[in-house]
Amino acid sequence: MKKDNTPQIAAIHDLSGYGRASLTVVIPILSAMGIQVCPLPTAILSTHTEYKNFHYIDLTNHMQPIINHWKELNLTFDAIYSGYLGSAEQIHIVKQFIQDFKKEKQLIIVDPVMGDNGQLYPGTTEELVKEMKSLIKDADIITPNLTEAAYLSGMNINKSSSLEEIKKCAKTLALEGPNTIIITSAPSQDKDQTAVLYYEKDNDRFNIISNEYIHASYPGTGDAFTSVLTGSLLNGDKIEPAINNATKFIVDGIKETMKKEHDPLNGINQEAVLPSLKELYN
Ligand code: PXL
Repeated sequence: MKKDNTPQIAAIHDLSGYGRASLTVVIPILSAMGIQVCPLPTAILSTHTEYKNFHYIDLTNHMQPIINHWKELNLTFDAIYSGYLGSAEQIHIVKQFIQDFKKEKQLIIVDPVMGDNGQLYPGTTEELVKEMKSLIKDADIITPNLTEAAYLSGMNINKSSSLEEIKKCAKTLALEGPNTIIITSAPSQDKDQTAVLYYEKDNDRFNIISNEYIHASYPGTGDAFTSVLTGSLLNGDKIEPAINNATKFIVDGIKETMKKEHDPLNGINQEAVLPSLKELYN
């Protein structure tokens, strides 16, 4: 199939209708950054799972037929990016998808969405954690928060852990396969700062990027972080500027959100800050 030079990314996430998470965050961000998003939806939800009584339409049985059609069309992707996955079975399908669509100079990003603040999300089972541990082996980059890093490594790290312990955790995860481990929400000595710690296995290098901490938390910010990061890398940025772009998008988005009365479960006001992403590469 003929391709123009717009980078193409397969985005394996759910579609949550309300609440600014998953594909409703991934698509506009990457699109604003000049990337064609090809969603492989895992589920349709009325809202993300933090709203009560959400309606959930499982698409597990439709994933393979979608993949089969993509294979018939000989589609290729410059990147494969997975996020929230609803079951161990879906993770298995994603692993196979990565094997089938593997090619040279491709970026595989796995955001191992499983929990936050020391706890797994409702519906994230031990079996899912076990499969996720297997999926990260195939990734180039993973972006766990502190809770997810703890579950993936089996190490007991949390907000009170020392920097040395968190570094050890990142290195342990890199030994499993991925070259770049980006731990978001790493603790900082200064309570008005938050840190992103990353480790690159190919040059055995750690770095910590501290940023202003805003005492508020919104759903979907992890999806926004990894989407901006991915968009930056696909535009040729190195890891540090890509992390800075991602962090800035979220900090600016939270500030915009807090300017007006809002529903904190409805995520950040990304519409106010998306134009800034368009300007980055124009
Ligand atoms: O933002 C991560 C995410 C994605 N998809 C669904 C979620 C969540 C986090 O709660 O519930 C359905």
